[in-house]
Amino acid sequence: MSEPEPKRKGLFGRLFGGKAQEPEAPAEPAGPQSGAMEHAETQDADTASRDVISPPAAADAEPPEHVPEQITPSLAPAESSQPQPKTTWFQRLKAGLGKTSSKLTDGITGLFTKRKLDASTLEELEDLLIQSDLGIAMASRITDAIGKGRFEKGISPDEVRAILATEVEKVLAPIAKPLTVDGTHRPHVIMMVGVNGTGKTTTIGKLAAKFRTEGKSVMMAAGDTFRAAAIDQLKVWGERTGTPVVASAVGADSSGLAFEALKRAQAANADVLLLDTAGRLQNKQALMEELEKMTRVLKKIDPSAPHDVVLVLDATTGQNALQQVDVFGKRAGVTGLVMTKLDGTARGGILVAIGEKFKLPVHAVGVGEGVDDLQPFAAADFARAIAG
Ligand SMILES: Nc1nc2c(ncn2[C@@H]2O[C@H](COP(=O)(O)OP(=O)(O)OP(=O)(O)O)[C@@H](O)[C@H]2O)c(=O)[nH]1
Ligand SMILES: [Mg+2]
Repeated sequence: MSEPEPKRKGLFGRLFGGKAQEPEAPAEPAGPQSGAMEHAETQDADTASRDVISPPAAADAEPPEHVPEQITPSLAPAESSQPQPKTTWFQRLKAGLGKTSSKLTDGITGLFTKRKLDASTLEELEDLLIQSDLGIAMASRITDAIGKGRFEKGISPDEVRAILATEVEKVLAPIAKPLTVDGTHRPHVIMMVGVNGTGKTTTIGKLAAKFRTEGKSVMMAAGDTFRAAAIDQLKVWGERTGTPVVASAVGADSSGLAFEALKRAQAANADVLLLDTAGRLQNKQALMEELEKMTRVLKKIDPSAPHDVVLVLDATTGQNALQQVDVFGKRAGVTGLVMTKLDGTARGGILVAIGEKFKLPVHAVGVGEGVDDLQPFAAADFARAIAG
């Protein structure tokens, strides 16, 4: 499997019934405005009447004259409305990675029980590691570590798993870096990017709650201007976390919205601005250009912005995630990663391959749909969960 699985009906789906279920990919617009009109036609009348503002001017020109709506929720404490999870996040991570780890554990047990270590066993192990998405470089590094000084001797499956965990941790530990906002930039602009349905908007909601808990002032910007449901989804997270949301009408230019949101966040002296973007496939040129334009427009106000460009990856995606990191990295200047859905039927091995190849910081992992289901990335736990 190399493409993301179809979206499951999550929290937002449950809240909004059928409306939240969007097609896998938005139609690629010929240009921002024409694409916007296409999407505008599909919005429901209810939403349209709530968000009526004029679309912003072309974002590369002068600052837009429109006045995006800003929803300022009552300053309710950022709290989870989710039922308390019965399992710890590590149990969920372990269950999510169960598919990868049981394949590895079973394979290792089959290969190393009552057998001497020889070239063909190591070759079979290497195949097993590659099939588990760990990548060729990583697979040969692990087999080298296991083979070293042990040829023609026995090695137990447990020892193999321990070496596997150590080698995976070695790659992941240096890149496990929390997303930090240190006050150097006001606001610290965090832009979320990624393909459709990976969990960008949900992760923004979770991050807003985290920063609010730390006592920071946070703003959100509904940069996914294509879909009414996307704007509403962010507003729901705004309500839940007590975070103001800057939003435009459906179909407005996303760069104009980004520009205006940064202006407002500056005026409000916010600590953090979380900028949502529409999901896009990395091979859609016009949509990738739109991301570049958003970045350029932000730089007109603050040349150092965006301060983080976080690529959100869906852990149920296999090899295609490597290409996502490559293309979004080049086009959108990705500075770090979040991997979501590690609580499902994850293919976590791919994160090891990505870590080995790109060495980008991994900030956090998503282990559920709730507001508290974002955890800092812990390399040792992840390695243990994978190695079984
Ligand atoms: N199980 C699980 N579900 C998640 C996680 N993160 C997000 N989801 C769900 O995944 C679905 C898509 O999440 P969104 O946040 O809408 O994804 P998105 O990247 O913003 O999607 P687009 O804007 O359509 O590109 C929703 O049903 C979320 O509840 C996670 O860590 N675990
Ligand atoms: Mg979204």
